[in-house]
Amino acid sequence: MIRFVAIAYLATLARGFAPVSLQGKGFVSQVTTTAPLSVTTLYPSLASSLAVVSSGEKSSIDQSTKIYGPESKETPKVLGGVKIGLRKLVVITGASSGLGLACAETLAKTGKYFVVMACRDVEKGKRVAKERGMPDGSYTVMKLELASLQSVRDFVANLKAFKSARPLTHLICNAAVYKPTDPEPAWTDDGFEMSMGVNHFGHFLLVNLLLDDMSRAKGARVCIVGSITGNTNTVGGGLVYPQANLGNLAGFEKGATKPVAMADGKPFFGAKAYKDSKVCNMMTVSELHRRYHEDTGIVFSSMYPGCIAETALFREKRPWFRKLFPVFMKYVTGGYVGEQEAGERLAQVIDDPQCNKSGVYWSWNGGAQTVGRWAPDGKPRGAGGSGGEIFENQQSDAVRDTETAKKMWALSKKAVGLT
Ligand code: NDP
Ligand code: PMR
Repeated sequence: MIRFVAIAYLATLARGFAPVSLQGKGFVSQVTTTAPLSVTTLYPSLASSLAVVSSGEKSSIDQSTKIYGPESKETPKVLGGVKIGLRKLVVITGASSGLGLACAETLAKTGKYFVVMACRDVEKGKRVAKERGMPDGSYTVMKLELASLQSVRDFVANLKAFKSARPLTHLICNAAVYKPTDPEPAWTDDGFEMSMGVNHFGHFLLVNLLLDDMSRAKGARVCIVGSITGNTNTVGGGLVYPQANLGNLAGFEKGATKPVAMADGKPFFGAKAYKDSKVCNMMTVSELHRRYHEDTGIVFSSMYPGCIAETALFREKRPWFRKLFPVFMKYVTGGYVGEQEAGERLAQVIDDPQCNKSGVYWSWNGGAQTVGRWAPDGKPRGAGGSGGEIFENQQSDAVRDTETAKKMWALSKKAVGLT
């Protein structure tokens, strides 16, 4: 109760006492189920893979196991000079930091995946992968600058050359930027406002260019990371100003390029642009599911990992905010999750048989676990709540609005040159 009053009070302050109307079916459980719980486990198959690695047996990564698929008739191959055996092939964008890096580490250390870390800064990607102890031969780093459609096309061509005839089995669209303090918009190479350009348009083109290839793989999955802050049926997204709102997509109709910064065609507002881009991410998943799941068998999903309050996403926020935000999320809202656990959550969406359902927006009940029970090195990770149970979350009415999603899809295709 005290927590609820505190949240309501702070939210009122944050949005300048303006009235708020919550859409959808009430608050999602990140708000309502924050009471301390017992430490929960990751789902068993991923947990056991990590447990093997945590014993220090690097050799437990069996490069010849037919993990890539009993489905695949191909023989184990050396790709780009790397022996990847029959492991599944996963591309993770923005794998050089935060959620993407933690997920890359988790999947690589299971020994079941070969990870293509798609990074704007290749040297950084290589450095952090080494620092995290990702086993040699479990990953490669490739250049992907999402602020350039040409770079996206180049990445797809390089990936195809690297993996030759092998289909890509898994794609995680994770990279993002958040520009809440810029008074003026920054622009991508193609003239999109930076956060919409990187978070949505770059990924939109990437996933569309890879669909055909992925449809040849059995058990293929695509996950585009969403967020609670794009959903107005939550405290984080509904009470905290500004709210995500694509309006009638007047900005997209005008081509979404300079000088048009916002999806709704209104003046630039950095914090809102990020939230709008997350709505586009989640709508893209719904449209991918609606258009392609049945024909291709690809499982499309989105997810909210929890509030990973210490990542570089908040690099432009003031120092005091970066200090207090994790404390607020841990002890007031209970929505906090550490990077490692968030990475394991994203890995779960990719690997867990339970997540083999298309069109779902996954979330976790409860806070973060106190002890990283499935951490590869077996050491406790950070502090926080206490474990989370995966569930199919309900997006806001606005995110589930099919007519707007269809329009967003058509205008995005045009904007990235696919029509
Ligand atoms: P980080 O800033 O730690 O990671 C973002 C990643 O995206 C980095 O690897 C970054 O590269 C990369 N990136 C940024 N711009 C580009 C670009 N132009 N081209 C290619 N890659 C780029 O943030 P998080 O880990 O927090 O965010 C990851 C995802 O999680 C995002 O989709 C975010 O929306 C989502 N999310 C985050 C939450 C949170 O609380 N942090 C909550 C809900 C969702 P580099 O390392 O070079 O900076
Ligand atoms: Mg928010 C249960 C409440 C809750 C949750 C789960 C989040 C998540 N936030 C909540 C509540 C509040 N936030 C309240 C009550 C306030 C007012 C004090 C508040 C404020 C706030 C700010 C200023 N929150 C923020 C910001 C940011 O700059 C972050 C943001 O919007 O980035 C886009 C953010 C976030 N809150 C979250 C999450 C997950 C974020 C970060 C990132 C994201 O959605 O990707």
